[in-house]
Amino acid sequence: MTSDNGTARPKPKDDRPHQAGPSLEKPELLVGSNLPDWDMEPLAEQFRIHKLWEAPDKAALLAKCAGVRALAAPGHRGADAALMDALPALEIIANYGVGVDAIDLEAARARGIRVTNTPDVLTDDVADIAIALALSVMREIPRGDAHVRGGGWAKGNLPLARRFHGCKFGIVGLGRIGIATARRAAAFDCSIGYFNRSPQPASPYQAFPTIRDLAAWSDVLVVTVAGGAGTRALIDAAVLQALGPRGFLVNVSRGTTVDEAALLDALERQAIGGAALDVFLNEPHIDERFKALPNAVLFPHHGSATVETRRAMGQLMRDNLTAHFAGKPLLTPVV
Ligand code: 8YV
Repeated sequence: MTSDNGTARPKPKDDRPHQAGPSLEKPELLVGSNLPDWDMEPLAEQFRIHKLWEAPDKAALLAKCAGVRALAAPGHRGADAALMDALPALEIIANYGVGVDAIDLEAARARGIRVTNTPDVLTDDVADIAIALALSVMREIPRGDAHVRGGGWAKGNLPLARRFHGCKFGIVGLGRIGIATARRAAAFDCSIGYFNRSPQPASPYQAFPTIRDLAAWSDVLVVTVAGGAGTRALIDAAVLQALGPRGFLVNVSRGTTVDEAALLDALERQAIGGAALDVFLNEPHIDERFKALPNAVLFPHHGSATVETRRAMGQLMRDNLTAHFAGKPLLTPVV
């Protein structure tokens, strides 16, 4: 068996022959999360669907999934090796999201399971949210909203906020989302600095040798790196200290990229100016301490959550599944 690029890959653990020639049997698909109708309806035409998120007893459902050949993985919640083991006929994991840090890629490789994701189609929405969160925390938009709704306005004005345009805008991770965010910040006349693991000599922005140096320079530090073991707790107590009481943190990557205990401590002590977060550890059951912090803007992992982008993500996920079952090259393969 060869992959799209012609390299040999291990045979699937289950070597029952794939359906050859025309068959009336629809292949079986396990869907991990509640997808919109505009995805579920076409999927149901193409596949026999098992709904993992609805099953009161997941083990009982998985026991009926021996014939499942494809998994529509739930974005940032992914698929671990135990789930792959429970699906002995699994051939492909089509992830509903760009980040594949929650998919055990080694386990997939070892079992000959293909993995796809949804890059590019969500880049601009996530970059929009990065800017929106920076504006929200620096201009204190949620606090202003609460002030008006709560009747505080008639009693007095809010304290002054901080200017966003023209600020020093630091980006951790100059990938697709980092670059799209930088382009937006440039339109706000921000000076742009970045830290990236590999040098980007063609980039017009100022490179910093360490995240700490970047944080010390930045008015707002925006984290856009991919999640996973290699980026765990990149933003640690030392980075937050360098950011300092006038600096703001924005995270649109993964909760894992920030040392959350250090962040909570820094916010509680007002050792940084504030934070605006789209991502957390243990979503959606985030640390309760966040909710008491007036200097934090909290957003429910909704960076890609627009109708337009979710339609495009669903389409790309389905196109990868269709390509796989038609024996065609995958559109956006990861493994
Ligand atoms: C989620 C994301 O996947 O693309 C990613 O990596 O984090 C998001 O777009 C989305 O919330 C679907 O679960």
